[in-house]
Amino acid sequence: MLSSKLLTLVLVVQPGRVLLGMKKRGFGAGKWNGFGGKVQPGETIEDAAKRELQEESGLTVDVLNKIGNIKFEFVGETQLLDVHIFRADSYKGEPTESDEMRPKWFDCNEIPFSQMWADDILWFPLMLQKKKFVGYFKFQGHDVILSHTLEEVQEL
Ligand code: 8OG
Repeated sequence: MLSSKLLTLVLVVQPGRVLLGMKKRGFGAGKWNGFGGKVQPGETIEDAAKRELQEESGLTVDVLNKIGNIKFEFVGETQLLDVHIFRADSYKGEPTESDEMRPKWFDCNEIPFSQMWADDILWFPLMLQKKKFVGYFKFQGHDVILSHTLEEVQEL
């Protein structure tokens, strides 16, 4: 039986562009990604998403829209990553580099998928169209997807 770890991920989107951060250390280092991390005990998933966004990018948001849920299995590991994905269309503050992330805006037509998690190219188009989705990805190591499911849903 696999246990699971709750994680958040926030994509800040403005017309025609999306804010990503270069992960500087730890899990996923060297990849561009949204901002997020582990949900702490006693914290709601949404509060954790706002906190991690603030800690890693310097931005605060009032409204986060739930947009996706993807579970990741890594062959040989007993813990599933249960990632709750949010989209923010407005924010306060200026993107600021943190110990973990170096933020940068990307044109929606120039998203650097070759330097991102391999699954992202499959669900970013849904996220950018404000479509909701659920998925399951089974990874071998950090680069190879062995199998996956991904479907659009009406509600999360
Ligand atoms: O706290 P830590 O930085 O380890 O949290 C991991 C972050 O990475 C968290 O925001 C969730 C996110 N994440 C995964 N897997 C994937 C993935 O396949 N694609 C993307 N875009 N983000 C992921 O854990």
